[in-house]
Amino acid sequence: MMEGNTILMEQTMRWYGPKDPVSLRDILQSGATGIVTALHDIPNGEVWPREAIKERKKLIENTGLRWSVVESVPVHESIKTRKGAYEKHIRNYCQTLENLAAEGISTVCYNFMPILDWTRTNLAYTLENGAKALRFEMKALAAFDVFMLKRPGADQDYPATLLAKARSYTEEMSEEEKQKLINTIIAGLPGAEAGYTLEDFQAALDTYQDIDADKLGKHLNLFLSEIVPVAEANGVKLCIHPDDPPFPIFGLPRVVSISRDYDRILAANPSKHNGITFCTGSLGVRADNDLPAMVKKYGDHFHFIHLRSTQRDEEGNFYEANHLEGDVPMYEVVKELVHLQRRTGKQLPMRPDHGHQMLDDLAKTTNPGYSAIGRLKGLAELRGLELAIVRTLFP
Ligand code: DNO
Repeated sequence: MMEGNTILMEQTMRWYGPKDPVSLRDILQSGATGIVTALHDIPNGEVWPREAIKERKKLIENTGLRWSVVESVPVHESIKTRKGAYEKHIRNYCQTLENLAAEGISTVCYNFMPILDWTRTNLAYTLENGAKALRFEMKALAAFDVFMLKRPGADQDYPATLLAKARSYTEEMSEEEKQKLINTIIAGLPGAEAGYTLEDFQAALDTYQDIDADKLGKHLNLFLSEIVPVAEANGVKLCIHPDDPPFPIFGLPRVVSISRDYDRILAANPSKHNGITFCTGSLGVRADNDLPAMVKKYGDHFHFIHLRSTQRDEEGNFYEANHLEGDVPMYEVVKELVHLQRRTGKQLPMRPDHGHQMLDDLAKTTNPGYSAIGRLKGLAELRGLELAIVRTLFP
């Protein structure tokens, strides 16, 4: 869409497929024109068949929408650890990229977080106005890690004051509350593709015992050297999603959290097809990530934008704030994105990432973070912000 002679971002929404309680028609009414989805039913590591891609695409197009971005083609654990059948899984990944491209879908988001995709400790944190938000609390993380999972050496990873809080927190919890916390952390949030029991989770953690951030970073670069040529040959824009949260948890290494990580990723495999999903909600949890500066520096590699804000405190806890509030300087970020699109002439797909559970959605069961009304509010605010910036800067 254009405003005068300025390109506006493509407005998209995530959709979890035919079983998502938020339907394609609901999304159409939000004003979004693009869909972000994945074939979630295909087990991680297997090839996505062309037929299945074509069918899903038709479903989306029949509603008058476009399948703009794949989020995500998950990266099999064996590829991250380079253990077991990783070569086969890389071949499968390449085949999936080829199949998507053959069906005309060319933007592919993925992440390289060990074992868990995004992590929260509370999926229904009640805000003052009664709406519910996703929250990450250090005390709960430590309680899970040290007293429920009982990960060897876990207590070394937390300051003594936090450990003491985690201990009394655990003592006050009912069995049911403990189970709920365990499920929240390891049962798999929407899009995570995998869920674990405590035993499976510890076994998965053990596979990373000899893998530090340096090694994981090398594995990512090797993987990219294997898939970027395929992306180039097929016109696929790969875009890596940052770590969420953007710091190590459970002793696992993190390699996509700060500027230095992007420098390394882009330098090892220089190509426009080796791109970035710029997620303000994930990156914004760290005060040392200067988001508008990151748009300036890495914008040429952006292929997909997630707009969301978080509110953090000194202990490292955060919750998902209203899209235009919290720690993310959303006005400055969107302004830089407006400049980026004018400079490159490229339209970027954007989605309001997550939203509060509010109004009628409080009584519904939807995917955490992905209820209709909160995201609708986020999208409405973001499109207003973008339009106002464009009209002011380029009347
Ligand atoms: C959470 C999402 C993540 C993200 C993946 C990308 O809502 O931002 O699930 O999609 O990490 O691969």
